[in-house]
Amino acid sequence: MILTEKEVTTKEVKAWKGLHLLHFQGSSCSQKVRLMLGELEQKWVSHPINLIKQANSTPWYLGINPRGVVPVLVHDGVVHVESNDIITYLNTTFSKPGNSYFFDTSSTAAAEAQQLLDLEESLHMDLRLLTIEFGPLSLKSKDSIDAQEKNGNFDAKRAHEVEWWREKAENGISDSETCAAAKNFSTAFNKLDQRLAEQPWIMGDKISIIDISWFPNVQRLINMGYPMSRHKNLSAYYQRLISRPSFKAELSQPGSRFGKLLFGGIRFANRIKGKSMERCL
Ligand SMILES: N[C@@H](CCC(=O)N[C@@H](CS)C(=O)NCC(=O)O)C(=O)O
Repeated sequence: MILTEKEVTTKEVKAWKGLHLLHFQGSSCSQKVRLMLGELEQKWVSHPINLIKQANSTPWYLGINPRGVVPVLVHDGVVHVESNDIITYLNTTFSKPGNSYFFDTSSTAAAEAQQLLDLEESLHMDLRLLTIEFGPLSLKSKDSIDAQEKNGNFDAKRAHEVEWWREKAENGISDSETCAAAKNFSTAFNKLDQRLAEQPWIMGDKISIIDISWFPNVQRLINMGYPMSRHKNLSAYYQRLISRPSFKAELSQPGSRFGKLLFGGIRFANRIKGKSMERCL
């Protein structure tokens, strides 16, 4: 999705040439785009946006993406948002003939693939909620929510995000919400697992953007102690993905290695406390 001229008030980005990614190492949506750029062997300029320091709520950043979330891709001065749209755009723009990461758009599989991208997108809040409960993400402070709301121009999507964070800061996360989120992933993973019983990649014989879109979810859930052994085909598929050069490169970044250690420590602590997703399934 391309933002309009009016939405982008931080004018300097319009002069940026080539591919620029505004992203955060620990963000699942940013990871999709880094993986896609790696698969396509594209060079890109990195602009880290530290979500821990709320760098996504500064007037400068909100002038690039008024939604206040990462990732943002700036390609030759044009601002693209929404990770699934960005990877679709990158594939259309940069994949070589015969090496497309998309399914055959003329086939009936196209609608099915779009549904799988939509399903992935629809689980984003569940992923966020589980990362607060089983990972290193924290609820936001009042000051940080106020900055997210007040800085920059009004944006309906950001207002929705602010409402979500405020509600959670006030009421906390209930056990039933946590279990519903874990169950939603379990249902989606069963669906992927069934497809992978017949074929090596979600859409068939070739890796596609659908695999790239789903990967950060599978990885995050594994990191948070989700019992992935319930989905044998998905587990084997995960191993196939992480043995690809672009995935290896992404996972060997210092930030990714640190993230793995951090999740490992939290998983261990949760095990001692008897806190698990398994009880919900
Ligand atoms: N649908 C959006 C979701 C973007 C999103 O929520 N990004 C998260 C990181 S994965 C974020 O920037 N969160 C910052 C915050 O909530 O303050 C996409 O796929 O790009």
